[in-house]
Order: sequence, then structure tokens, then C-alpha cells
Amino acid sequence: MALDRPNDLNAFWMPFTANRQFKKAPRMFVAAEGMHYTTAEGRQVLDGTAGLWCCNAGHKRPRITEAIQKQAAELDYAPAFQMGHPLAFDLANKLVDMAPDGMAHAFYTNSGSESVETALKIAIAYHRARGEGSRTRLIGRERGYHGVNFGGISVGGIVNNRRMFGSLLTGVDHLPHTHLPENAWTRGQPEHGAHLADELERIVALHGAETVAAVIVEPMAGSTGVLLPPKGYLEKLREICTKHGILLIFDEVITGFGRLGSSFAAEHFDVQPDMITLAKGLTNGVIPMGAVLATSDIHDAFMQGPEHVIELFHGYTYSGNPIASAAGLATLETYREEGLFERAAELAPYWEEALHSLKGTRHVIDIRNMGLIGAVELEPIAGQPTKRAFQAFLDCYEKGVLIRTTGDIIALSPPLIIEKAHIDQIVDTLREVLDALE
Ligand code: PXG
Repeated sequence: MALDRPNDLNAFWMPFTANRQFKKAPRMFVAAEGMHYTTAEGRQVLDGTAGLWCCNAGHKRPRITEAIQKQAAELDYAPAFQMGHPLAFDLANKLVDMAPDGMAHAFYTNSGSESVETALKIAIAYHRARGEGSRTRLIGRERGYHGVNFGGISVGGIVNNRRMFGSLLTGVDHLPHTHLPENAWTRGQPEHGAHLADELERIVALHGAETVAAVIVEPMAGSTGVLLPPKGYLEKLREICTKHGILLIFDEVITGFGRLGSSFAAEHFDVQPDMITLAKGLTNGVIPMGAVLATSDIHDAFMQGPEHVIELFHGYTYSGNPIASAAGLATLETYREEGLFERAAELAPYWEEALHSLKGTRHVIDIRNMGLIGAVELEPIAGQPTKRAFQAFLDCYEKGVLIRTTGDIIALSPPLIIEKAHIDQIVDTLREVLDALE
């Protein structure tokens, strides 16, 4: 790959990356197709992570590529405020059609982080629009990831994403995370931990329900290492929120679009939230786009006052961008045409068996899975957390498999087009790498 200037790697300050390590030994992808990336050296690397949990239909899918090309040549951009274009409406209709009952409106953003900020703001403004302006408190969860903007890191529960950034939102509480040692080696949803939802009652009792706007959780926490909801936990959260008039937001940036073998986690767990945040798989990761789905009750609370007045003072230059909308429509069509969510559900038992066959492999202290998602947790090197898993990541990459690590947890989330032979390759490579690792 041609990079001419001596500081060619220096200028780009890379996100969530060990910049100095990377720039000493860069890992560059130059092409992708189906289940594979091609490196700058011409090697094929099997994508075990769907990019960053986003390329659910795999790479370079013709329908999506063509839709983007066609749209760019037809209507490249249209103002997002006070003007419209048909594709954004078409996509919103398709999204609410495939979403759980009750989701009736879609508000567009450009990322998961923006979807989270949007949902939090809508929650607070919704209560205010209904004359309950004292409801401003937001409740997140330990080990939750809701993107990197100020609202998201405030309700999020990851210390490194919070500690460097000064004062965060005030009026935020956190539920305890649900990752319990007694659930180790669980296949699918763990048995223990539904009682942790009762902590919400404690927080509400402390502050008064009339001060609480919303609870936001990932139905399954992805970024902090695939933490599954204990049986009965999400149901209990729903029940307590309903009892106290608190909105329940499911952050489905990762769990949306087939990852668990259903369209959304809300459908998978049969628990109805008031809002759903989306991004990633919405456009197969190809063009930035996110969305917040909301009920009619929420939307309609804003539809008052003179009709010429803007109802919600919020939005982005690129909300519902035409090319992103075209990519979204083509992505949904690809999922539907190829039955990819059903495929994920069908492959899930094979995936589960394969992953759990790593039990007994060196360094492995826990394995968890659901749908086409999995985690292999490693014993950290004493005094050097994250080092062992990062080395596993580097070694797997050298052996032609892309994995993700978070702390000492290996997280796997392949494109839903994966074949059984690819699953075997991922697991065999991991076994080989872990066995050889110090
Ligand atoms: N919510 C959730 C649940 C997420 O997983 C975001 C919000 C933010 O999305 P944006 O589009 O602003 O990045 C995310 C993003 C990883 C990893 O490897 C996870 C995410 C992003 C990048 C890497 O765990 N999640």
C-alpha cells in the first residue's frame, strides 16, 4: 500500500487504539468481501467480529453497494430540517414494521452514540411536555456501554470512558451489572441474577419516582464482554419502570438486526421497551446511520401547540441522509431476502457447541453465548490486565482470524452469513493460539 510521507501514519489519531503500538506494526485492511478482509500484504483474514459488530450481512454486498452508487448519482444530499426525501420515510416505515409492537416512529442519527443522546433527551423532554418536568434523573448500569458522548458516558458504566473527562451529567444513577460468577459457563441466558433488577426500586425509593425520567440498558451488554441478562431480569425492569412511570430504553446498537437470531433483543426476550436505540447493522456498517425508535405515546406528547412550530429542538445535519437511507433500505432487503436473522437462529446451536468446546483450553475461565455472539474469558496475567487477551488478538490476526478483545475477554460476533467451516476455523485458531500463549 502506497503511503508516501514519513508521517503518513502519524497524522491520523486513531480512535480506541493503542496508537504507538499500532504505528510500529500497522494492521491495514485494503479490501473485503463476504466473510473476509484482505490485508495490505494480500492475506485473507476471516471476520469473526462483523467489523465492529456492524457488518451483519458480511462485506461488499452487491445490493447495498449498488443502492449507494445509484443514490449518490441521483440525490446526494437533501436538507434534513424542514425538507424531506422519500427514502428516509420509506426506511422509517420499514423499521417500525419490523420492530416490536408499539414502536411507531423513527428519529435518525448518525451513530450509536448520537442515538443514545437523542433517546435520553427525548425521555427528559417527553416528561416535561406532559407536565412532569421534575423527571430528569437518568439511570444506567455498571459495565454498560452507551457510546462516547457526554450523556452516554454518564449513564455508561466503564471507568476508563469516564474518569478522564471531567464533570459528567448530574442526576445519574447506576444499577449493578448482572455478571455473576455463579453463572460461569452458562449456555444462553443465565439462571441467577433477576433480583438485581430490584435495585431499581431502591434507587427510586431514594430519589422519588417523580424525579426519574428513564432507565437505559443494553438488553445484552456487548462491549464489556457479552454479559447476558439473567432470566426474568429484563421483565422485572419493565415491571418496575411501568409501575413508576419511568421510560425504559433498550440500547440495541449491537443486539439489533439479527445478532441474537431475532430482529431485535426486545423481540427475542419478549420485553417491550419505550424506546430502542439503533445504529451499526442498520446500514450493515457501510454508511454511518443510527436511529431511535419510539412509541406513539412518546411521539404524540410532542405534537401539540401551533402547527408551524418545531416540536422537538433536536436533529443532525445528516439525519436521514439520502445515501445512508438507501444503504439502510438495501441492507434490510438483504437481511430479508437471505433470511439472515433466521440463519443466525439456525446456526446458534452449532456456534454454542463450537465455542463451549474451548472449555478446558489454557487460560479460559468462562464462555458465554447467545445467537451469533460469544465470549471467551481469559484469566488475566497477574498485574497486567488486558495483556494476554491483546496478545491473543495479535496472534489470531497473524493466523488469519479477526477477533475483538475487551479487558481479558475475547468477544465474537461474526457476520450472519458465516458458514459452519468458518465457525470451526475461528474456534480451532483460538484453541491453537491460547494453547501457545503465556
Ligand atoms: N451503544 C451500544 C450498546 C454500543 O455497543 C454504541 C452505543 C455507540 O455507537 P457508535 O456508533 O457511536 O460507536 C455502541 C458501540 C466493541 C465496540 O468492540 C463496541 C462499540 C463500538 C466499537 C467497538 O465492543 N459499540
